[in-house]
Amino acid sequence: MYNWKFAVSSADDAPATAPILLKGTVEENLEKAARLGYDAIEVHTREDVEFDYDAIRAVSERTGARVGMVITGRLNTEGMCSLIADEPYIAQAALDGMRQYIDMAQKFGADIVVGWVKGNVPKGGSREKYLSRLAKNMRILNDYGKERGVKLNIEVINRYEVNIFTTAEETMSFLEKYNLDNCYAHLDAFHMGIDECDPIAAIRRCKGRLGYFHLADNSRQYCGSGQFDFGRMLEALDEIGYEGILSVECLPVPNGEEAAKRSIEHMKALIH
Ligand code: LER
Ligand code: MN
Repeated sequence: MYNWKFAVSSADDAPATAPILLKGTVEENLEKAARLGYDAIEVHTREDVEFDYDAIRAVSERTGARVGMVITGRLNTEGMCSLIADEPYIAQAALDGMRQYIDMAQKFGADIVVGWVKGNVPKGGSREKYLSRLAKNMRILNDYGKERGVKLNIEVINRYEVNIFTTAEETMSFLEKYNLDNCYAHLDAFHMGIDECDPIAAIRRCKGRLGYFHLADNSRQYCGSGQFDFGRMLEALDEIGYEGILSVECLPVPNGEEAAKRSIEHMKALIH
């Protein structure tokens, strides 16, 4: 099997109900991640945060752990921005914020995730109309990222949180229809457990276009806590030639560091 790199979710702070395992500065979280056996962290952050990139690079060089992904959801959950919005000033603010995230990712040598910030189709709205607006805005970001060597990973999220891109099929069809060549599908085991009839088929559907993968067990607790067959998922990821990061994004139960430790132990034992 491929020798994947592992990442763990991190943020400056987050409520206990959020699937964030490491809390603190980026420098502190890199130290903790390396100590727990991880190669990288994903950083959940606002778009306007000024990081000390030189200091972070120094910690990366010393520990071997790096920032692998910038997560953009807070531009939506805190900033109320959405790429699908009817209000032009909201869609423009979403584009501006996403360009800031892309600049940030470029400095980290990372990519970005596009999750909640894509927005939802309003009740009764035409999916066709809203998806074509989203595609127009994604085209702008697709090209902005491409010029800077930053890939965009569209996360497939379950139907209780969003109403578009809830399956691999829907997300891949969108990427193909609009020919977004710098955009990739991002699967999350927890979400797949809700909306994919066959998570293995979902992984196979993303062949050649899978950019990122989130790990959590079926109740969103640490890998190995529940019912998922991660061995079969890894075999499918190997079969489609996935060489990206596997990132643990689960609930901090019994606590963040323990969940991170148990997850990586469980996953590494399955790689042969
Ligand atoms: C974020 O990666 C995610 O999976 C969403 O459910 C937001 O929590
Ligand atoms: Mn996720």
